[in-house]
Amino acid sequence: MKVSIITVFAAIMAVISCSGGNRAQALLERLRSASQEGKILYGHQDDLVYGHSWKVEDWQNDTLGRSDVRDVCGAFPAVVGFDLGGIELGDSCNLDAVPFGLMRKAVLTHVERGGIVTFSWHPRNPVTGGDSWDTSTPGIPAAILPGGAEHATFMTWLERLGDFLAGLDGTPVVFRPWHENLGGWFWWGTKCCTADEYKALFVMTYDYLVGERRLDNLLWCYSPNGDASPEAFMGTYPGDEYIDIVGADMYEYAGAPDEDADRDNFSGSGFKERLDTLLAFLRQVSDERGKVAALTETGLEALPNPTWWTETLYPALESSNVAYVLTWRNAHDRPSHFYAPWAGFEHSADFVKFTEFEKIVVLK
Ligand code: BMA
Repeated sequence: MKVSIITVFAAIMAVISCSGGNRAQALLERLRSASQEGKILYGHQDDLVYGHSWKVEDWQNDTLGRSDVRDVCGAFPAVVGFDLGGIELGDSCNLDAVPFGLMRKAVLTHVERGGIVTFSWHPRNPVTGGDSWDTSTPGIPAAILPGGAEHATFMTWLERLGDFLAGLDGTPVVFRPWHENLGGWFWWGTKCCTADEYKALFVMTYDYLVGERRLDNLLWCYSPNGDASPEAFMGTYPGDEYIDIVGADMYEYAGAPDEDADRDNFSGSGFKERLDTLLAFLRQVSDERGKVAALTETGLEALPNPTWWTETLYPALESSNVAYVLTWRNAHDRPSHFYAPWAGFEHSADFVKFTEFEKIVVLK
């Protein structure tokens, strides 16, 4: 009897150790079930706080009923993403001018409606004070890891991040810090950071938020840019004990207004093949390690391809095991910076068809 109680206790502890606790565990099981049932939750960044040519103004009095996705297909996305860039300095708004008070309200509202929330974080460069894209500081992690000159300052950044996450009153969310690290465009990427330094940064973030702050509402997601080699992808993997969701970000650039081909050395073609390769790899890694897979960011800016959703994205997703897919934001102040359709957009019908596939989940 004694032995079996200990065994049961050990098993429970093993199960909760990766997800940071019971609250997060329920969310993890929901995502796992979605994947096992062949469902894919559709997500959109910043969906409830602004869209193409509109934004929430008087947020304290707004019920957050507007959404470009809902305007087009009649339902909110199942997943909404928000970005915490700016929280580290105690700013009142994030890097895209979303008030953190509004963000908190949108998180609680979306979860109350049955949705799921994921957070990314574009923090400033802690050495220069520049933005996330300031890569002028090779070796930066050494400065912020224990013993580094900026360690104490950086811990105050984590403290402010922890305060915001703690202020969600235990609402379970997906947290995916230090994303797209296998490109050279962020200060935590390959230009400034070795694989060991990256892992140390990730683990320090985890240890602070989970170990010290005792935040048990976070699912931890690792999401490099998806064009990296399998070796590179696993080379910065923080470790099974820190990760619940294995994901990746991958965009199509063909015909996009801001064609960003240089960024990751892709000419803009071959997206379907790239995505198929990535999703097969994510299936393998997630199966082997017992993790949930996700396509954490994707999209084609301004959607110049009228059948992108049904003929490019869906065929790749259909045979994958990803629990969710998130397309990036519809900026209200940059007319061609959008990744989901909006009321009046000429190619909206294809997106509606996409949301009507049996496998695709929106908040009906
Ligand atoms: C990028 C662009 C930027 C934005 C950043 C963080 O992909 O959308 O305009 O500031 O993400 O949200």
